[in-house]
Amino acid sequence: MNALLVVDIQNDFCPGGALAVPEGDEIVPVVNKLIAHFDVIIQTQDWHPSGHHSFASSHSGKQPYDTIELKYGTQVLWPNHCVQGTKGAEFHPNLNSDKSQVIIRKGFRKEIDSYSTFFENDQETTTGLTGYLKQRGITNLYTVGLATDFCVKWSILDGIDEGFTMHIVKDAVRGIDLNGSLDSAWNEIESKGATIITSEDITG
Ligand code: VGL
Ligand code: ZN
Repeated sequence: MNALLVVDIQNDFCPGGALAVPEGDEIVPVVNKLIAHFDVIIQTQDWHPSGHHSFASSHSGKQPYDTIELKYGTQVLWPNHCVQGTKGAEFHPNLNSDKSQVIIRKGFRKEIDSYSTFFENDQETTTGLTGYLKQRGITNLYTVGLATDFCVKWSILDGIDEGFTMHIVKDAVRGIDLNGSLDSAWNEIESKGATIITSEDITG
C-alpha cells in the first residue's frame, strides 16, 4: 500500500520563518495536488521545547550554523525554530491537512534532535513510525516537504533501512543547502536506492 509522507511544511521553514528554506512555500500547491491522489497521508511536525539543544541559543558563544559535539555526534546548531505551541511550529496555512491520518511530532526531547521521522539523531530512539506503517500494511512511501538536505533526506535513508520502498517527489521538496549539503543529499538519496520522480508522474 502507498502513503504520502509530508515532512515539516511549517511556517518556520517557509520564507519569513525562523529557519526559512528558500522557496519552501512554493511546494504547498504541489503537495496539495498530490494529496488528492493518496488514500493515506502522514504528516510530520518539528516540535521542539524552548531551550532545545539543537538551538545555538542554548550554547554560550555559539552562533546559528556552528556545529557542536553532542553525545550522539556532530550537531548543526540552528536558530530557535518550531517551538511547541508557536505560530512558527504551525503548518503552512495553505497546506491542506484535512486528510492527514497521523501526525508524527519529533524533536520534542530536549537533548536529542530528530531529522528523520523514523529515528532521532542518536539513531536509536524511535518515533514509532515504523510500527504504525507496518501495522497498516504500508510498504511504499512518497516523500515531499522540507528540507531536502535534512529531514527529508534522513527520513528517506532511514525508511530504506527500515524496509520501505522510498520515493522522493523532486518538485515537492526544497533544501537549506549548508556548505554543499543539498548536492550531497541528492547523491545520498539516489545511491541509497530511493526513486526520484516528479509530481506529474503521480498527478498525470
Ligand atoms: C529541519 C533543521 C532543523 C528540517 C528541522 O525539517 O529539515 N532542519 N530542524
Ligand atoms: Zn528542528
